[in-house]
Amino acid sequence: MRSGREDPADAMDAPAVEAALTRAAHAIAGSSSVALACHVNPDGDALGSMLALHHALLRAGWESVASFPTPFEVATHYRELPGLDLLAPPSAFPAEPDVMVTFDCGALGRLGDLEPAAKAAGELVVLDHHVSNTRFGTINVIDPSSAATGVLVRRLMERLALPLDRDSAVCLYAALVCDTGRFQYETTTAEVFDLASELVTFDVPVPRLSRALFEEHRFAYLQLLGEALTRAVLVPDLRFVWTAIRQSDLHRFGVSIDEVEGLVDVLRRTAEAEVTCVLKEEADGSIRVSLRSLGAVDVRRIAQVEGGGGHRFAAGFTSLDGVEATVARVQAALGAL
Ligand SMILES: [Mn+2]
Repeated sequence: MRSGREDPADAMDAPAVEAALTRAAHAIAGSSSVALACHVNPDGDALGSMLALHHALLRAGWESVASFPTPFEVATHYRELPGLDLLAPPSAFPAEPDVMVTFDCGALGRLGDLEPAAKAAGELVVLDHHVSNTRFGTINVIDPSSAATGVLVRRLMERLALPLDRDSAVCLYAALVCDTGRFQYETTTAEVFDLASELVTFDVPVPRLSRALFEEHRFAYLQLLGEALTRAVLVPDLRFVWTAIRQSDLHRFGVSIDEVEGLVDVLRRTAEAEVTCVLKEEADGSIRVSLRSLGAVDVRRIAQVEGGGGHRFAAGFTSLDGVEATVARVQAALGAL
């Protein structure tokens, strides 16, 4: 039974999440081999939640394969997560898994070249906390009140009587710390601190993990950051601040476009701005636009008109019209909201 037609906005209540977790645990317990996958370009929660369950299953004697879609590359700041060497490339992923589990993945399309395996899986368990999740599994454990998918993994491990160990704990800690913005976002509840407290008893290297995940950058990136901040434009009337990174900047500083991912989080510190925008020119000339809001403005509405998506606080889209025309449209949209 595929339940993809359920209304995604129809969020599961706590008993429904409990029931789905129980069904997920039964499915996993009833199979000796499990295939795990997270979304393309995995972040800390996707990788951390998947690897945590992978470690726990392997230790308990399951056959477990863990992978993520092409490009099969992990961003360098996740290097401290234990078990990256245990990940299998998408080509080694079973074509028709008996039981497959996806992590932090809001839609089937986010599984890239692992999508056919998901469609062919005997049972497809979807573990996620995105409210927009399309419920593409046979068992959907979707809990938007969870700060991270890692929180759901911990609950699933309890149901499977899988004990925590250091590797699982470090991975879950990374998931938690990434998706709560280091315990700063609204999702940072007492439950989050309870879980963090349990995890750090397993000798989690908190300072080393924090530096690798959040603090450390190449000197070249910091210099490009300086340039981008110097060039940034503040539009006081709109409470709007923006900057752009062009291919020529990336070449001049020797920085890749993926490395400037965090620039928007620096620029959004601007006290005079409600909305922050970073425009990045891709090698093909298209412009990748990231929008952030403090909450008074719903930036998803701007992104949706442009064919993109996201949520109230963070949204994005791709434009083919160059930096100046694109930022002009964003400002016009902002002024009209
Ligand atoms: Mn997440």
